[in-house]
Amino acid sequence: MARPRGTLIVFEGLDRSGKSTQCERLVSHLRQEGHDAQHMRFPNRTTPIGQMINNYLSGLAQTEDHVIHLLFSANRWESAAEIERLISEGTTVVIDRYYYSGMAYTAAKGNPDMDLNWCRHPEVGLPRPDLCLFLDVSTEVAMSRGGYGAERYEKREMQDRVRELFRDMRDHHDERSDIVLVDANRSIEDVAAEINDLVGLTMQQVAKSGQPLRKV
Ligand code: NYM
Ligand code: MG
Repeated sequence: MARPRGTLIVFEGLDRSGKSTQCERLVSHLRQEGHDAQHMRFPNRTTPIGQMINNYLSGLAQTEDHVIHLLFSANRWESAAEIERLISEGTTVVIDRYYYSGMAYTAAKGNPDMDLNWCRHPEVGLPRPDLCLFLDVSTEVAMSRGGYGAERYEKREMQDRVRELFRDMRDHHDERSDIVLVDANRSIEDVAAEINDLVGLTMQQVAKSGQPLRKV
């Protein structure tokens, strides 16, 4: 019998919500359980497009709003075939930020021509996650974790707008059926335990249903 496909898991949330920590813990946990698991993150700053994004985020470059949106999307498209390959080989792929961030951060700029619907278009056709874990953290807790850094977008006003747009996405958009809210105001261990359960259930469902990897 062919090996079942891997599961595509995404972590989303505001800056300082604990995504990177939880991604690493989940990958170790899955490997301990005997699964093949691979960690990825977006933006992937190692490619030429990723370097352009890094220059923009660090303030070294000014990039027009549509252009940077499309670069973030292109940065996902340049990894799409690899994600599909890993999943088809039976590896579970755990991604730190994906197109949900792409939609929310651009729409948060408030340009009326770039609402969530516009922002979604370049993402259509990407591998669609089986589960998107949204780590929900209050601004107070985020600030208490060392506050925001010096990168573009890491300001309270912007984070508040991003939070609202993520909420819109969870309530009204095609994304809503894939997103599960996780209370990330708790300890690392408590959050990790809930995540392990949620991911375990999704992996069982994927294995049982035989449902192929979908597309956005
Ligand atoms: N970001 C991330 C976007 O604006 N669009 C995207 O498509 C993605 C994936 O990049 N503040 C923003 C959100 C973050 C910033 O991400 C850098 P990180 O995870 O802090 O390296
Ligand atoms: Mg950050």
